[in-house]
Amino acid sequence: MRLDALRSPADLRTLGPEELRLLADDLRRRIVDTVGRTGGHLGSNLGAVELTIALHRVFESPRDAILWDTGHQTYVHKLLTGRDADFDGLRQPGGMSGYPSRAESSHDWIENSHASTVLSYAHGLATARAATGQPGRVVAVIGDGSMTGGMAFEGLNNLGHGGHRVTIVLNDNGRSYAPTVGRLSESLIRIRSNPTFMRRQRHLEDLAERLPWVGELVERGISATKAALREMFEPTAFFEALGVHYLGPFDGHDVAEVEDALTNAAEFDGPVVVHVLTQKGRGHAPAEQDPIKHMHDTGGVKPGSYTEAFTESLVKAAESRPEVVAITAAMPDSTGLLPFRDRFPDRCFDVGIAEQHAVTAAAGMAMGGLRPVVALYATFLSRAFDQANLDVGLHGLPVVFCLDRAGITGDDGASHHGVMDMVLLSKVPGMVVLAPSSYQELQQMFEDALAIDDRPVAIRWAKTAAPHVGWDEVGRGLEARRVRTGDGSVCLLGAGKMLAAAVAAAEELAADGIDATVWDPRCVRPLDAAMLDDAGWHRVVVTVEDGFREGGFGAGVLDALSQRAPDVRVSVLGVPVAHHAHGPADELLASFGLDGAGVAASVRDLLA
Ligand SMILES: Cc1ncc(C[n+]2csc(CCOP(=O)(O)OP(=O)(O)O)c2C)c(N)n1
Repeated sequence: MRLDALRSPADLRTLGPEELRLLADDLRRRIVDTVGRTGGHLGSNLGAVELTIALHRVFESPRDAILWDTGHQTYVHKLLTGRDADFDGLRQPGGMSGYPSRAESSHDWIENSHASTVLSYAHGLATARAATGQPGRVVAVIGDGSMTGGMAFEGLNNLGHGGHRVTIVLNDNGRSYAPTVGRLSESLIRIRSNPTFMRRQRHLEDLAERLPWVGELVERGISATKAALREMFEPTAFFEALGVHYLGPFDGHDVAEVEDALTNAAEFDGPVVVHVLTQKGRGHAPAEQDPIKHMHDTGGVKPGSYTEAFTESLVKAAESRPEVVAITAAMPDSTGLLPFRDRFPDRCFDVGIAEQHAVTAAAGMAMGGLRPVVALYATFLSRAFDQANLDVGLHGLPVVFCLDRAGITGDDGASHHGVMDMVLLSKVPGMVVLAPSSYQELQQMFEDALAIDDRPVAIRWAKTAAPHVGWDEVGRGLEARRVRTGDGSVCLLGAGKMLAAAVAAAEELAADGIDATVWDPRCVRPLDAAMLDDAGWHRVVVTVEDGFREGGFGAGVLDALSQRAPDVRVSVLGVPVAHHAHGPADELLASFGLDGAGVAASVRDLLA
């Protein structure tokens, strides 16, 4: 049976080894072809083909809940659960999500994409099933990268304590985006690379299989010899010490081997880890060979992008300031840190997928006299809000947060839009929040941020290409910059990338005889008094931002003007507070009225 003949995961159980091999080939071809057109996470999915087949042969989804951590590796799961026909629309407007989606299928339990959550969901679901007597097993699939996140350790600890029957599949390919870092992953690597262990392990298992009392022994952790062997390797001891039984490692590209392991594990009365070794990009030479370019949807750093402006500024600052260090949460490539790491390997810290730890570690570094630059995607900073507020903010520590992918990000959907950073960070007392509108502006802001040594600064920018401007069109410090002087009727304030929409609106309005003033606020927090005074002289003030319209930049302007100039009409334009699906960023922004035409239309409505 080939992929197009497959009607449900149950059909998989009728297939023999050769048919399974052909099916795996079909799946890989389908994924390579589609992702070539749509973009997406290629390597992770190619590495999970056999594992996903085995999972669906052993477990009866959706009665047995298969939960995927992060969810970026679920293309095979989608294809095996009746979504082959829709797969062409992967990540396309109105089409299939790049992550599990409850609206798409009853086989998808979690709407995710932020890592390291699955063990907590699994504990919760298993607790509920035990409490209510519902049938069905709970299976949690988590990568070695996602295992580095604090929540994963919290979940594991609680699973061991709770003792519910949960099968945890540790999908270990040795990589996160970059190679996974951390003590546990080093131990996992030692296991992967120790042929003696692997050989003995296999031998013992062969032996065990031939013995009649094997089932019972498997349940108890098999033989003393094997247990002793395992003690040499920390992961076993690590999991077992937490009360979670460990089985493995197994070849994650051998369907039969993984099936056996999963079947054995499912019999175990308590939480059990099945450690499978897989290869990212498996079966597609370019993805196997180029670890960064083909393995993830990172896209690399585009020439002329805001990210590139940051990279340049960081390297330049680091040359003259030895105290400048950079921290990444497992994303050195897509946050633009690779050139810095190449130049200053001892000053670049990859802490794993651990944003909370990254921020508090930055606080510690700043206390010790370093100048840490924390490079994160805006969406992932939400995780570390408490740490930014108290561990950094309360101490007035000079940590520079560099937030990439701020605003509407596009193809990755609800969990990836950076729409909360201005809302959250503007509530941290003392925090400076900057939003550059051009390549050069970002460079200036980075320099200015390093000059502030008594409080944290955040600089947030969009994924897009950055406008390039002359140095005469760049502001300074925390000052706003007037871009256009109008006749006093309308004042437009466009934060960061949205300055372009404000300028476009002003040009459109000029054709109607409405002469608008435009400001580039630059500093979202604190707001520049000169800008507020000038805005207050206008009849109508319109703010434009690509974050949530409630509680962000515009809300701050509205509040300030309500005190300074109570008669002025203020309209706040921003992203409606909702979980917005994926789609091209500019189309989504236009649909919220956040392009030149939309802003101009709002102004006309206000003046009418
Ligand atoms: C909280 C959080 N930070 C960063 C990311 C970005 N991210 C997506 S996938 C990934 C790597 C995941 O590695 P792993 O769990 O080993 O899965 P693999 O892709 O190797 O199968 C990262 C860092 C994320 N999804 N969530």
